[in-house]
Amino acid sequence: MFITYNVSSWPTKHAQLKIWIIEMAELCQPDRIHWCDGSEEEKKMLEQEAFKTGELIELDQEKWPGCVYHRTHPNDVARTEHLTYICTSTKKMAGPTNNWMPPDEAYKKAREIFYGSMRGRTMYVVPFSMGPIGSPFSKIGVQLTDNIYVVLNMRIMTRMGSAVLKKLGTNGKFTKCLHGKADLDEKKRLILHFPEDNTIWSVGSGYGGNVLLGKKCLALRIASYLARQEGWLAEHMLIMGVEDPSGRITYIAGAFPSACGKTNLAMLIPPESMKHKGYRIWTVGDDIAWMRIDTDGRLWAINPETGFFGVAPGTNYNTNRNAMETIKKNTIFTNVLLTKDKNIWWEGMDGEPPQEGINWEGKPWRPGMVDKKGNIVLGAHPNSRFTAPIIQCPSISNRIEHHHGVLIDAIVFGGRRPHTVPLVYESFDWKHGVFLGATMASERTAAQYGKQGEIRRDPMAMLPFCGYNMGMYFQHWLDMGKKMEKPPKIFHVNWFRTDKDGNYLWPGFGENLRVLEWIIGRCLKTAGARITPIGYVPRPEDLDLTGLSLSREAMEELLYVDKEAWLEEAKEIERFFKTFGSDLPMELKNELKALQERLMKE
Ligand code: GTP
Ligand code: SPV
Ligand code: MN
Repeated sequence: MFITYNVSSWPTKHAQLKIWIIEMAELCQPDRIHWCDGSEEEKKMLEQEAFKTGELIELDQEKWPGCVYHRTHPNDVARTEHLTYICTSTKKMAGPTNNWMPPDEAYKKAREIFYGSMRGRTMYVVPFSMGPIGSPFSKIGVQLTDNIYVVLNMRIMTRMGSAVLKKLGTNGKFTKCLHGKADLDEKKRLILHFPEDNTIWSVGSGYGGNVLLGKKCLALRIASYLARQEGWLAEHMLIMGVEDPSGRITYIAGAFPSACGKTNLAMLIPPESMKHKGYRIWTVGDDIAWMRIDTDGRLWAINPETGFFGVAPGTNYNTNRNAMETIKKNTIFTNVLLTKDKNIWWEGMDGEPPQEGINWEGKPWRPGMVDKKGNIVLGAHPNSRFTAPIIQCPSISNRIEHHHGVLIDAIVFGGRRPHTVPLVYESFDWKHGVFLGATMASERTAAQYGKQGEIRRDPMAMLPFCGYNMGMYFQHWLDMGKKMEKPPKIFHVNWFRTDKDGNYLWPGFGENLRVLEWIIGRCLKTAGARITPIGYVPRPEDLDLTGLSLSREAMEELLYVDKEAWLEEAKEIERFFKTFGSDLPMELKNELKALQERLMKE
């Protein structure tokens, strides 16, 4: 079959872009090519088309105006880290924590899967900008995809359409992003990154981070590679402003691994008993931060995205009212429960579960159902998500479009640690803070395939997202600290410490403001702490605990530094550090030694 595309009618004079699209079209052989302009009419047209094929289902428009529903293949409901590769010319550049494939081999393997895979389909051309269009700190990508769901998600998550194409001009730089669902066969699923070619190829998946190529693939993996070369940071971080009673806003960036609370913290609502203090939270971003040193020698951050791709289960008016308000309209729901009357539900949503519905696997569902092994059958997949425009968030910051972004005063690392790690502690300095980030760990969640609950090291929450050798990445962090006049203070938090029965000791969610208040107090030098071998830890009296029903013992346990457990932890860190060989910066080895010495001294 020979298909001609009407190239002269394409809305660009960018020769390289046209040549690349022709090449990719020759490979994938779509019947048609559609250039996305990002308009409202286009959105409607795409939705109508997807309703016809069943790719999308329109929800009850009275209850959920502008909202649609989508289910991905049951074998395709989370990122597949084992099928994600960094394809640099040397294995050393990818480092010990990434899967690596030589570029030639990777292109060849993927070519075979892409070949002819869009026959009978349309290839959509999606020009998008990560960061405000035209800002010197933004990056442009062009994604080719055969999937309407992906186009509509990209439309919410990025600045997308004609304005981006215009900005690209006749020779602007862009990341080449190719995505195809192919036949969704797991054995033919590959998420490939070619940082040296500024190229991403994703095939055989239709799920979130695997296919919304602006997000994890560009804004983290490719961007982290570029950031090292260009002297900035691309991080898996939320960005929030905490306005204190005097009106001053302190901006905090926080790195927690997937499904560990970034979205929730970024939209925090102060608890009742702290209301009188007049704190207010401003949401800048919930997943990705791009940070650079400005002329003032300080660290400034932007959120390159324009939407939330947030975890649905557990989201309700109690835990995250701002998220519930955000997703009331114009939202795409993925892999949640669908009812006959085109309503949706997920575990942990407000109110009673519906009497029946179709669950994330596309099977009939009733509350309390169990499978053959006696396990509860879930309505929504634990990693089911909502895609919603950030502008609909009641707590949205007004600095979202400022290309300067916001000045970061504190960086917070955190993870799910049932034991050992206290509620909060502060590093001694930047270098020690980088050590805290480099050694953080967390229980695995449903956001990625693999054994749930297993504790793994996830440095800076970037283990799945660092586009190059993580040893070099640590060095880059250390170097950034040296370039700053006044680097942010670095903290570590843990909302997930448990008691003997496995119950969370800390109430979390809105109550986390108490910890943020201490963090800000440390930045302003108004809050107290005790010095421990692991860093500065608050005493119970250093935190405002008014109105919190928490026993003195629970509080002490939350802030306890168990030296024996920490010596064990240090041994594990030592083992982890060994995997980096000579790529591990000496400064981090020294930090570990210093920690061990402090632990043994007392
Ligand atoms: P990604 O989008 O995967 O990067 O995740 P995220 O870090 O934004 O995670 P999110 O905020 O969506 O939280 C995921 C899960 O953590 C949800 O089930 C929340 O209910 C739970 N969670 C968030 N904050 C807290 C907290 O303070 N305490 C407890 N116990 N659970 C929390
Ligand atoms: C994560 O897993 O960290 C996410 C969701 O934010 S995804 O975009 O699917 O990677
Ligand atoms: Mn994430």
